[in-house]
This record gives sequence, C-alpha cells and structure tokens, in this order.
Amino acid sequence: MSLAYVGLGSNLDNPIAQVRQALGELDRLPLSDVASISSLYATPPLGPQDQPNFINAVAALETSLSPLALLDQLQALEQRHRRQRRLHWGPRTLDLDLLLFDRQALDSPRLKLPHWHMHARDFVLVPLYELAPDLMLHQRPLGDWLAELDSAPIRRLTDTDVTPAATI
Ligand code: ROI
Repeated sequence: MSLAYVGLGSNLDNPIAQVRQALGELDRLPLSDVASISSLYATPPLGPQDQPNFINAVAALETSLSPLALLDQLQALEQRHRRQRRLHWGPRTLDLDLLLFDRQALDSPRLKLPHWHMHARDFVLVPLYELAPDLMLHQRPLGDWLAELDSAPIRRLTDTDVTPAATI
C-alpha cells in the first residue's frame, strides 16, 4: 500500500459539486481508498484573472496502484467530468493533480513527483497542511514552505457554504 496525495481544483459548472463528486469517485477507484480529505477552499485564480475563483481541496489516497497507473485513473476521471481546458491556465471543470506518492521522486515526461511547483501554491499547501502538517517537501517541513506564502486570500468553506455530503 502506498499513500498518495491528490489535489483537486475546479472553477466551472458548479465547482463545489464537481469537487465533492470527484472525492466520491476517488474513493471508488480500483485498489484505492480515500483515507482523508481536506476542507474545501475558495481560492483566487492563479494565472489570468478574468475567470471565476477556484474551489480547491486535497485528498489522501491509500492505493496499491503504481504512480503511473494512478495517473491514468485520475486522467480518465477528469475526462468523465468532461473537462474543458480550452485556454492555457484558463478555467476548467476538474483538475486532478497527483501531488505526492509516498516519498518517491520522479522526473519523467508524464509525471513529476513531487508535483511541479506545488511548494509555491497556497491552494495546494494550505489544504495539504490540514491533512499532513508533519510532511516534508524537498527536505523542508511543509510549514516552512507555507510561511513563505501569502495565503490570506484563501478562504476555507464552512457549513454555510457547503451542505453536508450524503456519502462522504
Ligand atoms: N488557480 C487556483 N486558485 N486553483 C487552481 O486549482 C488552479 N489551477 C490551474 C490554474 C489555471 C493555473 N490556476 C489555478 O490550473
């Protein structure tokens, strides 16, 4: 069994529902179970500003899949959400990023572990820190990376934003 962390993001077609549905779907992937999920966060877009805010979250996944088999599953899941990605760094219905896979470091054309630039993205680090405050990233504690970021614009959704989920 391996422990993988997956970043979720959406800013189209009811993003809260997209992310919550995807969390349920992650739990149903073959040889995989969701071990924990972060809160959902409303985050200002990185990249072009003329697009809606994103909803971001992170899930911890226990899996017996290999990193590339898991990546295949995540990409198939994105396609099932009829992912739209017409513009580079533009709005999307669902993004699933494989952030970490145990302590593996990988630098292949299809997959880089840890995920490229995650150490500089508050919409990844803030939910990840919720799940794994003791995690090390590139030999530094997650909290040190976070301290360097201005995560002020990120807003954790509360029960008034999100009605309780039926299944997760
Ligand atoms: N911005 C935010 N806030 N959250 C994302 O998940 C996200 N994903 C992206 C780009 C367009 C770079 N910006 C983002 O792919």
